[in-house]
Amino acid sequence: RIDREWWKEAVVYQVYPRSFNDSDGDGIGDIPGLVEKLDYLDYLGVDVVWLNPVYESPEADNGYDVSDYRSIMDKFGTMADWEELLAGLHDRDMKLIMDLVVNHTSDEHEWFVEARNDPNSKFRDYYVWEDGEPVETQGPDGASGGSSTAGAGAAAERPPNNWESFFGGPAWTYDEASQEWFLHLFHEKQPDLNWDNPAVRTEIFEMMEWWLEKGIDGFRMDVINVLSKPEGFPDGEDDDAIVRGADQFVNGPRIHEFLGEMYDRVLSNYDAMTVGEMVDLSVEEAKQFIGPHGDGMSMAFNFDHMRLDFGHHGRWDKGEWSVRELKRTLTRWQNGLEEEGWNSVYMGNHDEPRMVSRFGHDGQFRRESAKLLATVLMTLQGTTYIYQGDEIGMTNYPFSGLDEVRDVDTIRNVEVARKQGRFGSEEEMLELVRHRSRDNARTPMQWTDGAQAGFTEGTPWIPVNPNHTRINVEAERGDTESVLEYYRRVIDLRHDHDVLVYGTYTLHLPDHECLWVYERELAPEREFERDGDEPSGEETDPDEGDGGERVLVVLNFSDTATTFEPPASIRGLDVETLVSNYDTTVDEVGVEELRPYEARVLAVR
Ligand code: TEU
Repeated sequence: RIDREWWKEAVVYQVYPRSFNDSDGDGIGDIPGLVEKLDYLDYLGVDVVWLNPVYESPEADNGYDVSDYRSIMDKFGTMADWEELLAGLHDRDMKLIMDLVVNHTSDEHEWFVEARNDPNSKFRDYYVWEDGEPVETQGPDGASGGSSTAGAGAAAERPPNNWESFFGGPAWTYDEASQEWFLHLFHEKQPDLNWDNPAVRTEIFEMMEWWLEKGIDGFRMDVINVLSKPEGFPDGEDDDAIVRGADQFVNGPRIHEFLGEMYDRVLSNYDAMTVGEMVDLSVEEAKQFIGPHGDGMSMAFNFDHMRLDFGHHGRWDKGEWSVRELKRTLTRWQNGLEEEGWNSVYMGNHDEPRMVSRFGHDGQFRRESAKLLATVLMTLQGTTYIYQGDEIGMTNYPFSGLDEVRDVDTIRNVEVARKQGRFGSEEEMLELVRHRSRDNARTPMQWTDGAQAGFTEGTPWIPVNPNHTRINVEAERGDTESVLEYYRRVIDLRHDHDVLVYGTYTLHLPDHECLWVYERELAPEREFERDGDEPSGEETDPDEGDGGERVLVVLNFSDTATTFEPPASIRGLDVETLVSNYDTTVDEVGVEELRPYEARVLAVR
């Protein structure tokens, strides 16, 4: 049986506000700039906007360092502007989910300012403070001089354990005044909150309620599965962990208690959509957070397909991925959550390189591969996410020097790699930056071929991609062959066919090195829960036909023509071509030559 939910059927559009549209010429995108583009989002056909953080912040990590959860950062506008955004979305039958960043605050949040100024303050225990480890000192004759006394200062001490920050370097910073270290899994200006403290949980739950009472429709939750740290902060023991210590702090001992409490005390009182960003999550672990046996989360972002091109040194190293691995990884999640839980489907966001450069082809076949990727996003099971700019096939940025980089994750991790002597030349370093940097996805949205791509009348906070003269919304709108118009077609297709949202997923040709062929099926007997809820797509209308539907998706994930030899199970089927990114249609499943990045969606008659 299928449990219909609005957020299961939604196509979500992620807005990274500082790079979306600048209304006042300060070079930073803002909320009024986003309000100016609501008709564009309506034209695109999306249902929900996920807005990256717009709260008061010193911007050490572009807003993921919140200094006041209940105010809007001046550069983004006012709370009145935000209210206008919410009203503008709701007036157009679109919804808004906000970014919830509660593993850590900014070090300029009043709680941390108090905590650091006064070890006896009640806010001290809102964060994680620990004594360092004494450093074994060597006497003049080289014999061990015993250990220095604890608290003798950072120079004579080591951090409390070996955990590392995602941004490189230790996950602890020494506080001279109190001679203790505080924990930060990210930047030292992002101190981790102590979720073991019930006062912290109450503060966060009350803040969430405050935003839900203002009328938002849910939250994207930032690194939400690292809130619980184990007693005593033991050293990380897994050298292959995404960062040292992750084996200790990912899905920590009380994580389900905390998220269950969040659901019971807050989320269960609202028809809210939640998507938890969960580092290092397996399918089995996902079922403990989402679905009937979970903590009440609607869905989760996992990163299995975002790690396929990691190299020997992990994320900050260039590895090779394969279509076979991509198919296998996404199939594992499609089948793994089919009966229990719900998938999120994404291929890019503000932390990842542009998907057309990473998984497609940003040269000769940019348009075709961007459309093929759009086809993947719109025909897999789960709630689907479009990252701003991917709907026009925006590409990675051709960084020519670190002076063009703004991202702290890039800057810090390049420093670490340099110290490890991993670059043979500056060009080698830049090649890795062009491959991996989050700034690839943070260059300004390309609206026109004019100055600064129509993003700002001032100087943009980060350079605009020079290819905006060719790749921009204005050029795409109305061009029936454009990536944008193709996105509109496949978004409509998803809205019109429940099988694409609720259907089962079956992979064909699993071992083919570049063809990705799968089918989605909604059997007739799968009626919908929620009284009086007729299926939305006419094809599944019980009055016509048997109410079932079967769709075949055929993708040539390669830059060369590839022969498609259908397996016997589908060979000869009568089909109707619902969508194709080339101009051809077929009415039967047979042997054919698929062109580079050719994508087809076929309804089985
Ligand atoms: O990112 C969490 C995270 O760990 C991964 O996305 C990735 O490892 C990280 O971005 C470093 O590349 C979330 C936000 O999406 C990201 O923008 C923030 O920097 C981070 O949390 C800290 O709040």
